[in-house]
Amino acid sequence: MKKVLIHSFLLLFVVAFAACGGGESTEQAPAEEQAAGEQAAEDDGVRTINLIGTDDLKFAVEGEQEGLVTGGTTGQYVILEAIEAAPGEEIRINLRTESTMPPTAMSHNFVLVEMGTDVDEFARESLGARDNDYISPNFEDNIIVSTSMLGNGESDTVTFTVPDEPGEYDFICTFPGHFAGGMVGKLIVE
Ligand SMILES: [Cu+2]
Repeated sequence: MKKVLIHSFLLLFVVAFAACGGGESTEQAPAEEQAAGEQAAEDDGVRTINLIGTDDLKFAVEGEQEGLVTGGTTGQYVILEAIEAAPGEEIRINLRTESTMPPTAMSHNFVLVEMGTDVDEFARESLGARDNDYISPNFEDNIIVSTSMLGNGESDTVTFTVPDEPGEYDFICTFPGHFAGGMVGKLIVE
């Protein structure tokens, strides 16, 4: 009988302690939810690169940015040579064309292709693919992401996941003559 009483006492004590601990845990819950919310907001923040397609056949950006390799200038802009990225990173590309010429004479797109793609051949074959936005159907399987073909004042935004395999991936503009004219760059995955 005495033993049972002691057990009851112990049980009361444990219940009281648990209730106290429970109070603490409900206080912590909102903080955990908040942390999870912040994490989700971070995950939604996609790195955005604003590109300008110029009349001198360059992919340009408004200024130097971390994660971008830039070269000389083109008008008021800086020439983009490469994008540095981490495997699996989400990147949003916004390309807009600025030109004094009509779209039939000057349009641009951004086409990123798989590593090892013969971009010379891709560009050459795409010359004859006017009805397909100047993208050779033979190379459609090589494309990781592409914008539409854009004339002056037009823009297009695409989002893609950087490939897992480290290395250099080419991106080009497939409008006739532009690849040969230097409208090309690299996505460097490291
Ligand atoms: Cu172009």
